[in-house]
Amino acid sequence: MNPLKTRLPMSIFRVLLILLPTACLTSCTQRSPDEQQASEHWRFAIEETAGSVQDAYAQKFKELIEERSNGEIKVTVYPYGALGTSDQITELVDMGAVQFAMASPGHLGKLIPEVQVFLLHFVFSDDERVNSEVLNNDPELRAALEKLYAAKRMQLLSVYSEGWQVWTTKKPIRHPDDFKGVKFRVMTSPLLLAAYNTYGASATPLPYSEVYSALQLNMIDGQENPVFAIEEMSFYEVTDWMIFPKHAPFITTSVTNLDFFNALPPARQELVRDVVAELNDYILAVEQNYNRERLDRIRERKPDLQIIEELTPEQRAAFRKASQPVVGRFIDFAGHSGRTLHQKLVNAVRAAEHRRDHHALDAVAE
Ligand code: 6CS
Repeated sequence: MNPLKTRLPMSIFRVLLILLPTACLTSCTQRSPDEQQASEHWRFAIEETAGSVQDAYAQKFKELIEERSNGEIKVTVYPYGALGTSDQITELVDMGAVQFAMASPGHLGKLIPEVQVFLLHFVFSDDERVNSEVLNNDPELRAALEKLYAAKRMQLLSVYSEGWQVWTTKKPIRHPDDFKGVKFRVMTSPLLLAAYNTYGASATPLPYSEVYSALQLNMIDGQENPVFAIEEMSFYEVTDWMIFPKHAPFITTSVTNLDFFNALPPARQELVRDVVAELNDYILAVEQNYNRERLDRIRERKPDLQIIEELTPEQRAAFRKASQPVVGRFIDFAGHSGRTLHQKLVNAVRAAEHRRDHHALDAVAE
């Protein structure tokens, strides 16, 4: 059953009404003992439901911030459905109504075209550890991204993967030609439309909350998401095939309102930066566990689901080749700064793979 049913979308006005009671945390008289101790209240809106990878991230953030501020800061996590769609959550950060949020390039690409670089197919390594290193430790990439987010009044906190994008469809897909005429749901970024239309699909942008019903009503024939999301949003119930092409990881970013962050005392800024840095390794382990465990759960619940665990090298090569023109479309959307970012990402992945191979060879030689 659709876990979100009809709770979305809602107007920003209604969302602000929901946020009002917590907004008076420091001035209202009726407060819980927890809230009385807290002198600051931070809100963190995520784009996924409770039990998701983003939820694990936000809950750990909450735990560490509350603990290390000795209870002076209270963090409330708002799961998807509480405050609106991804686009609405980004608007709330912009307004300062929530201080922290997840902003996935699959939706944020409309606002910051350059972040769609993370949506291109076959740009990342097949090795998740390499990708994590690139996303966390490449100073040039980081500086370029921070500048782009700051121009939209957001402070970028982290960039991380939630696992490989997996296709769930009503028919098998092993070759780009198999996409011909397939109504394939994508997140709302224009680049994703271009990517799947290039394969021959009829790409259909929809918010996350509408995917289940659209599959159920045959308005779309497939979608992509990491395994944990396919399980928690029950997409496997309304599709027949699950395909692991390893064409792209699902990348997300955590952000905070720039004015809010700049106004924090240096010690508070350092607290946020330290906690976020600590979460990098934590979230990689969570994502890998969740994706493994939830696949087992899906298999148990739907034994007749057809799973293509990997495409052959030839099949992947056909997709890789078919995806190449999309780089040009990305540059059309994101211009010179997009081209530079793409080059930086490609170089960073290559360099990290090289370092990994070198270390592995050194270890064998020792
Ligand atoms: O497909 C989507 O729209 C969503 N998927 C995930 C895994 N997280 C948030 C995003 O909005």
